[in-house]
Amino acid sequence: MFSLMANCCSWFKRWREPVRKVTLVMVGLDNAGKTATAKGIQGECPEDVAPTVGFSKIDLRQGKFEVTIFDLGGGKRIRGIWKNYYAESYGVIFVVDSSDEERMEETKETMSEVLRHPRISGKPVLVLANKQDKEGALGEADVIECLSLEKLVNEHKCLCQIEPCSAILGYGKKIDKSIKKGLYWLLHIIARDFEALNERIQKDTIEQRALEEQEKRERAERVRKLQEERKQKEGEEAELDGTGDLAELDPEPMNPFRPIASVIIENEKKLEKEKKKQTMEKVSDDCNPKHNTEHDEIETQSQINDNGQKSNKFGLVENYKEALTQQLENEDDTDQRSSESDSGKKKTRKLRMKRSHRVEPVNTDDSAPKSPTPPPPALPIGWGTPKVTRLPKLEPLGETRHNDFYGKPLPPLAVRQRPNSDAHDVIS
Ligand code: G3D
Ligand code: MG
Repeated sequence: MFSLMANCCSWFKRWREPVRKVTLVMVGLDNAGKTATAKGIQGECPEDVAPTVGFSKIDLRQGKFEVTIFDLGGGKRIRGIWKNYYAESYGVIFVVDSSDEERMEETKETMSEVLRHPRISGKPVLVLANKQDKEGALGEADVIECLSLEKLVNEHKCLCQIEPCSAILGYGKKIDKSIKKGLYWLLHIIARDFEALNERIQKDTIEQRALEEQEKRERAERVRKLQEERKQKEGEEAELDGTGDLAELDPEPMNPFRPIASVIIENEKKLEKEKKKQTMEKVSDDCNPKHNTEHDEIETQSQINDNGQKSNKFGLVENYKEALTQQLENEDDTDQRSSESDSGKKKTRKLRMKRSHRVEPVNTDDSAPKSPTPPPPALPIGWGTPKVTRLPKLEPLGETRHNDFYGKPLPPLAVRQRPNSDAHDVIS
């Protein structure tokens, strides 16, 4: 009766205990039998295993424990990732291939490195001396000796249990009893020091996460810098090639299948731009007599030079004025002298002009003096030049230019002359 009561109490006590989540890390050299062991514990056939890439994880329920085992890849290059799992691990399962004597030294070094790590030292370690079914496999004592296990665990204050086993003997409930025993021992030690272990793990995990965040930020910063450098380099290369300017000028390639309306608008804009450009050029030419190409202005300019005047800007204006006045006076003199002969020649000149399809100026009345010399030059605006009325020069009819729909100049109109007639033109 008394024992029944005691059993009930202990059951009740265990029922009231909270479920404890425990994480274990399973390490060891590659080909030691880690994945086979993990699969056997989980209840899967351990024989068809593939080499572990990175890590695999198994979850199992053991009494009041929810156990997570990280089966980490054991290749030399991947061992560096083990330390990322140390902080959250309550204990270590170290698997040794007892049949591989040649790699015992490597196994010893690897184990030493694991136990030396500050996030592992002091935590319980289960050593599984695996592949005992194989001929010539080292026994428990030999493995302890080869690995200098006693020394190692004492040095790093790790509670240790070694179990000689074979992962492929069975799985699930039929799993090798040594593996089962070793797992019980590990969980028992963890349960015994759970509070202290838990506190340490919480603290270590926070630190580890902060470190990971820091590394992540640093990595992102490195990537950002690299990208910036690459962009800058590409920009410099583009500038050297000259493609950068082209890209600026024409960021989008022209679509050859654009709607006709957009083409028309573009052409109109181009025309407007050209007109503006021409106007600007004309204005600048007007403001700069040096660049005026008209014959009479060049003449005036040569007169100025002949007079031996200085060619600075303001002196030039004055000279220009003087030359013009002088020219006008000369014209008046010449006109007076030739007024008589003009009246006689007037009829002949009119006839000649008519024949050469030219029109007489509108305001030339008979009383006004006629000048045989060309009209005075067009003077720059705002220079206080005397007013000279000049009519636009009419172009011969045959040379009139027209623009097409897109603003391109059309070929001149053909003038067909009647045979034996110079007075009438027929425009076709
Ligand atoms: P690892 O995860 O530590 O790298 P694996 O090792 O679990 O992948 O096992 C590697 C090889 O060892 C596998 O064989 C596996 O079947 C075998 N093995 C694992 N445990 C034992 C054992 O106890 N006895 C024997 N004889 N073999 C075992 P393959 O041929 O698949 O490479
Ligand atoms: Mg594996």
